[in-house]
Amino acid sequence: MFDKILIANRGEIALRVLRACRELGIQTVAVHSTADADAMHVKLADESVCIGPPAAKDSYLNIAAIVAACEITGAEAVHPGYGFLSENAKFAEILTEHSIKFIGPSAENIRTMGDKIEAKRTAKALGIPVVPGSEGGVSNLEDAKRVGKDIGYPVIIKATAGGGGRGMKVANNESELELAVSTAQSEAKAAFGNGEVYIEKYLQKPRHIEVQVLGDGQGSAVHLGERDCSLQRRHQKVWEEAHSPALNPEQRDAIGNRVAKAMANMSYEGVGTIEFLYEDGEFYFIEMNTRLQVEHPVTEMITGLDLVQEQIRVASGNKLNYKQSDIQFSGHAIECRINAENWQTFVPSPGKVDAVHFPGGLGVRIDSALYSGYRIPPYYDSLIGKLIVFGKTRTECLMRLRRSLSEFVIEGVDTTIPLFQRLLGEEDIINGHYDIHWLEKFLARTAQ
Ligand code: MV4
Repeated sequence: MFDKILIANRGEIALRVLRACRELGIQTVAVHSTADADAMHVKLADESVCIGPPAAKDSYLNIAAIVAACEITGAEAVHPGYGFLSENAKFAEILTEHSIKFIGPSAENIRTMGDKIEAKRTAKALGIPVVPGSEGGVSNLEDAKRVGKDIGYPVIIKATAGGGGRGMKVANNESELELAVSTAQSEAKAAFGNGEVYIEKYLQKPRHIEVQVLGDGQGSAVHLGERDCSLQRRHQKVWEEAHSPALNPEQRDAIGNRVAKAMANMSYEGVGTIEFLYEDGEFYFIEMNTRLQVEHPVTEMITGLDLVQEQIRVASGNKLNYKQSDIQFSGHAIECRINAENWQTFVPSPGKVDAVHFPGGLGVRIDSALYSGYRIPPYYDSLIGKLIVFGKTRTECLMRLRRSLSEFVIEGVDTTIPLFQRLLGEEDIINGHYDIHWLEKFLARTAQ
């Protein structure tokens, strides 16, 4: 096991990793920008190193500064959290060259899954169901038309280097194809420096369901069930739950076992998420995330596993000491992302937090680096905390969520808490009847 880990991140996820390290008896090194000198992760870590000015590109994305911080402090491994350098294959390689362990999958696996066409090809070859579409990239209108004829309309054009929904275009028929392809190509070129696009059948009312996996890089992998992340706004998740209200145990086992087998076959190391669109009882792979995700706590609540401790264990060379049948699911968990934003416009609201009171009690978990008097800097993501509630049933979970939100106090900045209070008044939410478009429609309705 490692003696000292450097946490290359900030905010609630830096605290989350720090807590896992402390329980494992591992020393922690925090890194921070000049804007984060007063941040909670710096206060709680055993040591800290300032790695640069506020802009992320000069600090949390500054590979040379982070490697130097490891060398100064003698950290043997780096936990990248999510965002920042967590899916940067080059970073993983550079750490390896410096004999520092990157806590996560191999640079090769990160690179494969970071290329959306390669990811899809790999998933398909490993027996994971994918969305019907082009075999690889499409570079001209004739090829695009052939694919359109083959799979039928509507189709969606996506950037190979994309992600987060940027540069996607829908064509409802062949006459819309030319403009959709050329717009997608030029947007992809401008945004990612790579104009390659591919085509898929457009699913009109899917849910976003993702399967959590954990592998040891030595041929064993298990799945930890799924999360339903359909409630999103502009490709930002807002509410996540485990299990998905749409699946039964047989469907869960079937997709989970397929995915776990695929990950074992690629000797995947660490945690990963296989994202699917789910419509009319069928799963369609879209992307894989090769990192710990923001919403991992809902999986922890229903499995009892500490995913960060598991990441650290496999990174230090341990094999999984359990098999799929040892993973037991119980109850239901929901996470609400608390952002410092106006709940209707989602305009960021940085600034001084005058007062904080967190809810508590049975089945309530808060992952947050907030404290009373803290000044939320304007330079980073507006996520300031996560409320995660657990219940024996989804109904109990919803009641506990309503109760927890009523106790929550954050004064001085706008937050998304009022959004969740309103969502709990919606029949579709209570019944679990929602798809990826539900939240945008709800917000359009409440704006009037
Ligand atoms: C799709 C789709 C419909 N059909 N692919 C958006 C982000 C990227 N991860 C994939 N996305 C989508 N891909 C096909 N073939 C609809 C979306 C999509 C979406 C997906 C998940 C969650 C929210 C979404 C909101 C709009 C569009």
